[in-house]
Amino acid sequence: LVIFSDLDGTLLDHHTYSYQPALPALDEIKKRGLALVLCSSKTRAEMIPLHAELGLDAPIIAENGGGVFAPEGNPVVKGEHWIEAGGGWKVLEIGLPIAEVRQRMAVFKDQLRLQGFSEMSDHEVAKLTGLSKEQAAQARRREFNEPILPPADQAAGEALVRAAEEAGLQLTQGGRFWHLLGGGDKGKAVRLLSVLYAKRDPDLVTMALGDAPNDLSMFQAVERPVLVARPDGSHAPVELEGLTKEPLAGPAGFNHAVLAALERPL
Ligand code: 2M8
Ligand code: MG
Ligand code: MG
Repeated sequence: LVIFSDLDGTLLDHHTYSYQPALPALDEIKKRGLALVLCSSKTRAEMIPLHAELGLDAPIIAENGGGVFAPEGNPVVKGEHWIEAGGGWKVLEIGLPIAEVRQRMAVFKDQLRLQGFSEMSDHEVAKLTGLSKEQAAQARRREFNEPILPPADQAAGEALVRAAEEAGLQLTQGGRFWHLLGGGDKGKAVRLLSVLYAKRDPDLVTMALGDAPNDLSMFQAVERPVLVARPDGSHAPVELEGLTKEPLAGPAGFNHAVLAALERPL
């Protein structure tokens, strides 16, 4: 079993960013030697410290699938597509570099009054998200994907969808922000890693946990998709055949769904 998990609103609490309620499941994953692949809108600057804190050795999917990072020496790292990323990590770049994404955005940004992380200070991002100023600085260190404030109404949203399409950019929605990126999504990155894992274990079963519309492509890429509840107990508008709607929210939902999956034979 390989488990792909979103962070914000899934393994991490939407408000406090704590994974504490998921500790029993995290212990069980470690005990069984299963791979847990973090798959998030977050940057590598945010994810690598968490990866270390959780004692993981699996690759990570950063910035909505813009890039897959893996520790050097991890068995998935093979071939010339993996390039040096520094700090003992390799990267497989799926999306366009953030400079190109921002250049394409520049064409429609002012007209649509978009506000992205590049125009915000660390302080503003911290205020909007509840992250500390240091964490907000890490969140602003983008390499592939630009988070923007959600459009004010449906018409503005539709205009943004059209503009992104014309610019050849993908648009996806996270828990708080919308995200623009140049190619790639969580699903593409999950499929890619699943193929690499399946080379070593053809009977591999894949599971994914998420909380938001930007998790749909990841859900479509696995055998066991789980949508955890939002803090108010409702579920994000995500529909897919075979999707389990976990009644508990965030990390408590992660804990419950993973432990339940491990109890059943694979
Ligand atoms: C952004 O991502 C979340 C994920 O769902 C969102 O869109 O609400 C990202 O920019 C990430 O880097 C940041 O840590 C997070 C903070 O809430 O917001
Ligand atoms: Mg999320
Ligand atoms: Mg996310």
